[in-house]
Amino acid sequence: MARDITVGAAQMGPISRGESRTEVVDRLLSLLETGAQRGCDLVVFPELTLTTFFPRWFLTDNVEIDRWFESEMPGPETKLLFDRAAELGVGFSLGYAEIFVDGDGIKHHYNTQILVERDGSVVGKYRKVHVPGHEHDEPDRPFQHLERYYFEPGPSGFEVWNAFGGVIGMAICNDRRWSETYRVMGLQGVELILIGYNTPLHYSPDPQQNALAGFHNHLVMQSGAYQNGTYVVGVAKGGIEEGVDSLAQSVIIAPSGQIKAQCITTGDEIAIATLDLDYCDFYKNTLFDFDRYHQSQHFGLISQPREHKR
Ligand code: ING
Repeated sequence: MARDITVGAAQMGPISRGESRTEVVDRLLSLLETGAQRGCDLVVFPELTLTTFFPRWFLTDNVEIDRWFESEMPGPETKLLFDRAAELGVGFSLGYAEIFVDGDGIKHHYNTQILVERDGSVVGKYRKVHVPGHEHDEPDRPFQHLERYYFEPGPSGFEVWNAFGGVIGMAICNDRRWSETYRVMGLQGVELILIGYNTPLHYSPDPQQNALAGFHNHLVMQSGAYQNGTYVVGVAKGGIEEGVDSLAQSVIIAPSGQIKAQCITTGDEIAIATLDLDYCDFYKNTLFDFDRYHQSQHFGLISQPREHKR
């Protein structure tokens, strides 16, 4: 008996700086409805998908900064999405900027992805570990990428949850470029990893990488999927947002590393595929049988870097 789950990669086109959360939620609802009509159990939305990618600007006023964050989830505008999803019996994963006040009253700012089951219950939350970009104002850049100024790294690392009949994990954007993201979840038996991303096509620190943005995007997710016997869903906020051209090419990848479905536009578009989670075992029980073949003790041996002969 196949353990099927139908997943929608709900790509978003540009969100302008002045667009309200209500207007954005209307667009999310439209993608959710389409996904529901086409049989989705789970719809995955991009990173920071409630607003424009605000780390492009260096803001100093704390009140203005916190306006880009959610202090509750669901909040007044997103409750509509939670309620409609539960009515439709469709789960979803949503990326947003989170303010969390801990037990000592300390306010934390995270880049967060949430997972919601088909009955509307919150399964879990992931807070981005690999926070890219720069910490300080760099006004000479064509556009800034101040995630390290706005967000602190998540404290919990990469967890997995039993949900939707399988083992589900989450990661956010730059996380997808680091092999440990997939391996840490792979060692926990993950079968489906959900990743939202906002990726400009121009990379200021090394512009020669610009032409490889699409190649690197799929390369890392296809490798992560194959080497850990898991499905990977990568969902973009793409198109030209506030003058910054961002990668789209949202994708649904099988444990074989093959692409099952892909968005072909740079706007609001949902790519859908039915995934048999039992298919993961073809890789988890053969090539990547960690209990049998994995040699993690070797990781610690490369303590002294070898002389790099140029
Ligand atoms: N974005 C980027 C990513 O890893 C980045 C970081 C910025 C890469 C610019 C390339 C160019 O896809 C996020 N949000 O992590």
